[in-house]
Amino acid sequence: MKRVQAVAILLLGFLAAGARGQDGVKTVLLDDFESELSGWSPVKIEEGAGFSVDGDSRVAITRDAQHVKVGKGALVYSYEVTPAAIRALSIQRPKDLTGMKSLHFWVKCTSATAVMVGLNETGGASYQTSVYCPAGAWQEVALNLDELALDDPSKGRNGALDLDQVESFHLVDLGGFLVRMIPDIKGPRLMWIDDVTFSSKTLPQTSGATQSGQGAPIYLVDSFESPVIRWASASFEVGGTPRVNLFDAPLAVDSEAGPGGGKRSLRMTYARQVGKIQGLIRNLEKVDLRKATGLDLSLKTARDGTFLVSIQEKGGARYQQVVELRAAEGWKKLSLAFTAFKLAEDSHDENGKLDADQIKEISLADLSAVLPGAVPGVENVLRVDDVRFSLGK
Ligand SMILES: [Ca+2]
Ligand SMILES: [Ca+2]
Repeated sequence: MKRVQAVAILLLGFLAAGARGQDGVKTVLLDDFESELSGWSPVKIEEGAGFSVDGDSRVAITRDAQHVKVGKGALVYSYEVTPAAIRALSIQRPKDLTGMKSLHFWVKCTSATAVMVGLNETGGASYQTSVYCPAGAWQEVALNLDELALDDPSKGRNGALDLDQVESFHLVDLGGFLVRMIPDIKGPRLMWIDDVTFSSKTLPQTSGATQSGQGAPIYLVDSFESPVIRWASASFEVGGTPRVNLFDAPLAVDSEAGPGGGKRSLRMTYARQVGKIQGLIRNLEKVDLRKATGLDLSLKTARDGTFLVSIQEKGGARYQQVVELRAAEGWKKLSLAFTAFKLAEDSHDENGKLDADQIKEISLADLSAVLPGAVPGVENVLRVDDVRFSLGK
């Protein structure tokens, strides 16, 4: 009997690993959650205690159709966002991903957040990226494996993910990190995932070092041509007690393209509340931007307004440029040289100069609701496309 089971498991493994579609695309299924729960476990990292199994969180298969994206089953992970521990959903399942180019899955969260997606190699090097997860709606995640960034450069043997040595896959609600700064976000959460698949098909490149249409070297921050969202919405309330809110404005990639071509752009929908600055942030901490000399992007607003484009250094210094946008202008292409950015008044920098090798994040903010004459509660839609750094020698 044992022997039969072993053969059946081997056969299943073989089928899962060798599926080849009619179009010649090869796929490797990590899990579709159609059978029993296998290999997935909740883990946690506590300060001083290190890495351990997380006995407070639960992982199960759900067959509840409203929480299944593909087929008849999905995985549900129940956990709590607390400052006490960083919690992760993890699977240790060595996979030979030779020939695979992209990763695809679906994720749904009870509260809007960012989810870190990571693949670990034997030996511990972790390749990761973080993606936006809206509240209560399935988000498609589709990533080229070469768009994942090495977490700790001292660990990767060759700076690239070794596809024949992938040992584990994990998802982390970044709320577990953010709750230390924003205690309000603590509380119980559910995360559903479905259909975690690798494919030999390359997706359109939406991020990474590449060339412009004219052949100039650029670092593409985002073209939004895939469903994955690497940006986070955030707002800052200046009146009374200053307050920061994260993921409070819904983000979506939809089929309205910017002037640079392509088929899609990013949309943020929000109300202009007097005293509140609504923004969009893209983390670039793991990106090598040493050669960057300027930032190009396309913006479109449904209502006239005053916007701020900011670049923040790892040490905290913020460099900014104010941009006036008119709804009637439609898409506006901006080409902003680093030399035109000014240090923010409430910011400090020891050398007083925007250092490309120190770039941590970029952000866009709508200042209209904190300026004189602001009209309360006006709905706006801000669109973003073709965000890129021009690179020098
Ligand atoms: Ca499924
Ligand atoms: Ca686009």
